[in-house]
Amino acid sequence: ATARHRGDYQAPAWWIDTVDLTFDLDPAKTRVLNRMRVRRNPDVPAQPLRLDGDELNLARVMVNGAGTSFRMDAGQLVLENLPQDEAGFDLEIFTTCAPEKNTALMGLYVSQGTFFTQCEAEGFRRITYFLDRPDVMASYQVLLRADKAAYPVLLSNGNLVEQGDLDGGRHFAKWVDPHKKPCYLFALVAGKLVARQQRITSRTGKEHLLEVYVRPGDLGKTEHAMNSLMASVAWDETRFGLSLDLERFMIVATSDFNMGAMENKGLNVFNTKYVLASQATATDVDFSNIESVVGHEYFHNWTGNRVTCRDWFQLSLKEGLTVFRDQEFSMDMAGSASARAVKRIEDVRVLRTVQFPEDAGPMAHPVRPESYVEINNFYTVTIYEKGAEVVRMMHTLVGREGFARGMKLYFERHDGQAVTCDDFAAAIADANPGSELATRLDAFKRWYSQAGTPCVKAQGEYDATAQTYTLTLSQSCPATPNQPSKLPFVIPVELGLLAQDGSALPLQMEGETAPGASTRTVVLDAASLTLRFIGVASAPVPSLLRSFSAPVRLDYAYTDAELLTLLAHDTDAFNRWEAGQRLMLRCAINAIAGSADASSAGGTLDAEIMDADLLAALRRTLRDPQLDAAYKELVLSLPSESYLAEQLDVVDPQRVHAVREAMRLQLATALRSDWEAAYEASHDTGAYQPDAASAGRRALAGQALSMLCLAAQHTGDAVWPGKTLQRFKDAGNMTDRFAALAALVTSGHPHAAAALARFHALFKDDALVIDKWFALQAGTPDRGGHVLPAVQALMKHPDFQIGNPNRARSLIFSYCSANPGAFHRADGAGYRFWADRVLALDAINPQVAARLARALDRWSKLAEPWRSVAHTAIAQVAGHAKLSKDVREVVTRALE
Ligand code: BAL
Ligand code: ZN
Repeated sequence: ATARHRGDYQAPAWWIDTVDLTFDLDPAKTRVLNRMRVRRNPDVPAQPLRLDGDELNLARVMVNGAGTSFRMDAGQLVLENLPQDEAGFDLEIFTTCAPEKNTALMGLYVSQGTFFTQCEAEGFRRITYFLDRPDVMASYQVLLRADKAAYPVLLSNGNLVEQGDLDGGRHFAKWVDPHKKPCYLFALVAGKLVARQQRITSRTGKEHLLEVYVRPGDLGKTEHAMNSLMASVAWDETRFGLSLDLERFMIVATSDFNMGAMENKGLNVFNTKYVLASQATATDVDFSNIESVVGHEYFHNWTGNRVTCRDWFQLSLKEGLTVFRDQEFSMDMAGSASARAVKRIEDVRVLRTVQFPEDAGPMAHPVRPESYVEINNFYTVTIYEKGAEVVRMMHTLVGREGFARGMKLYFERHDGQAVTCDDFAAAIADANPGSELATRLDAFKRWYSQAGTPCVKAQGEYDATAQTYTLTLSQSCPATPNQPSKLPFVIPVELGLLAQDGSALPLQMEGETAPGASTRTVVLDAASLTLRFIGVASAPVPSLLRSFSAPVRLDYAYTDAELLTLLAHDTDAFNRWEAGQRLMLRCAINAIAGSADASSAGGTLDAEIMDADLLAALRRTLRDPQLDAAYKELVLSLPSESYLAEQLDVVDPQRVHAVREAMRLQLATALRSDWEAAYEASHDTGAYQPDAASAGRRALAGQALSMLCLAAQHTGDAVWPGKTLQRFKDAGNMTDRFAALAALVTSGHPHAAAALARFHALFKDDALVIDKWFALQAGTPDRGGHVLPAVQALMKHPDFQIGNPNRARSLIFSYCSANPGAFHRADGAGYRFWADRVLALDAINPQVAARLARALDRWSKLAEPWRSVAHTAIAQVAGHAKLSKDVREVVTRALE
């Protein structure tokens, strides 16, 4: 498979202005008649028309109503000697495809008797021959015909203009999309569905129909999705002045979906996981994810659909920006400053535990990649989450109002166009002349072109005589594939200084006449920057990179005392949390490097890893009546095994696991009475509401139960496991029920088996809950290697279906990608399991297989024997004769 390069972009030689599609839907053989109006692009030299196609049976090609000659070349349908005039010509292509055989879930497929499509990035070519690239935007009309009894609901993009019955029990629906769109935003759905409907009037006074389509029986679980959609519509109007541009906006849920959801124009297709919720079946995290994903897809209507990407190298143009928008939406919905901080911490935790490793591994790529073999491999945390951080830094540099001005200019300039990341950055900068962004735009854009996580090193020097504090910030960035050296990034660093007693110091820099606010943002845009603060009465504690103002690693040699001061007093909630994380991380790393005995076979380690001062500080946090429960839960959560591993040059995954487990136990036993108090104070949240404050209390209660069960395992106490089992049985909502179940399972309590069986029996008909059941067992802390045999047994469970992505993720990914202590077995059995599953999945669904293939990205950091065994497993996959280009690209890069 050959790589595509960003620099090779050429405008299309032909335009497709209109598309008239007729589908005769049949699972075994669907007929697709595609009538297009095509014309030459006069701006580029004449070339043959090359249409993309994949897995299609071609029956007929006609130009202006007459048969024509064509040839096939590398899967493309090539037409020569076409009319070159401005008016263009009619091109008619008739193909068939077999949706029921489509297990890759790209293009047109069948899920539980319903037809769905997924076209991003390059799935439309599996429906018909087309110029399958996002810069070709056309007007679509779609005629759907199908058996009426089997497929009573027929949907496509835009407005329903006609429907009626046909002979032979069939019926039809005709849809016209009033907006031009790239083909990746095309969608159709046909099946037995029911809809929750809601009419709304937007700020412009226009009426809209919102609909959420699900299978009959699921209608009772659509209220939250509909509420989230209404909130999204209102938020985009208020925050960005962007209104819904459609009479009708539909969401349809399917159980078989590769991604979370898809923003097809007016017809979003969603994974059921991000639509269906009831208090009995969905956790608070599910409720919050639904709000965020519904928002994300809705916000794409402007950032992605009205203005789309010129080519797939620009993917972050729409994804980074839309993630930024959904993060802001969630924060605004959460309400309080503390709830906003909680959301920020959660987002940063994802970035640091998933994106930082990606940026340091074989798949590292810039936010705007230079090349790819398979674009599906580039729907990554770098494109999405780091891309969102890049947008957030622009927001920081121009301010909230300035950013809104920039967005307005972006739409004034580019509405209806397919553009680039450069166009976006230019609009934000041009709307803010003289801003910190505009004055260094070219350097700022290195965030788009350079991969790798920069490191900001900070050094402080206090001069007691002069009462000055000199802070030097310097930056570096490790080499990444094909990028051995980097130019300086533009890094906004929000900072403040605390006095030793923890009070915030007003900041006054040399040359300033009076002290100012106690927090400010400086811009590090060179190799180093020196700042001198004056009027500093005693040696301060610097609070750096507040709110995580840039996606960098911060290296500052804090003393434990300084970190304890920040943990107790910092006014910046993010850095307060971060101080606790740094203290825990430091203890963990010392223990990992130290000589305390830990069996490499996954045994336990009895050492006291956290010192008394840290435990006392954590106890104070847990007991602090001023702090929100959600925030306490985050402060009291240990850094993950993957995050710990990333801090090490060479990783013994069993030692990391043993140390972290020992820390968990220490936290559980040393703070036992505090956990009891926390549980008592937070476990009753009254009538279920998924709001941030009550969700926070449930999260803390769940954490407390988990700790109390762990402590009980150690002491032999039967009271808390008994209470936990009772809570599991009595719970009025899934959050409490699942937290209790997880507490029993993760502590390895004998009650766990019966509770798991009861849970399965209660929810056997609810696929999303059964996914949780699989995921919990596959993700539980390993005790003497018990998890892999359990996973292997679960693979044989009648509910396990490898072809369903949610189910595959719930069992296989939960083990391989989210349970390092169980996966990284010294005997290599985890890796062999991984290799076999990658190959099995690749034959079914390459996109899902390639995701799983990423589980061993960081193999070269592993200590022996893991390193060699992992290498062998990757080589085994790479050596397989029939690999998709998706998996081939991942394993090839891993071995380079
Ligand atoms: N565009 C793919 C799914 C999403 O990011 O919304
Ligand atoms: Zn998106």
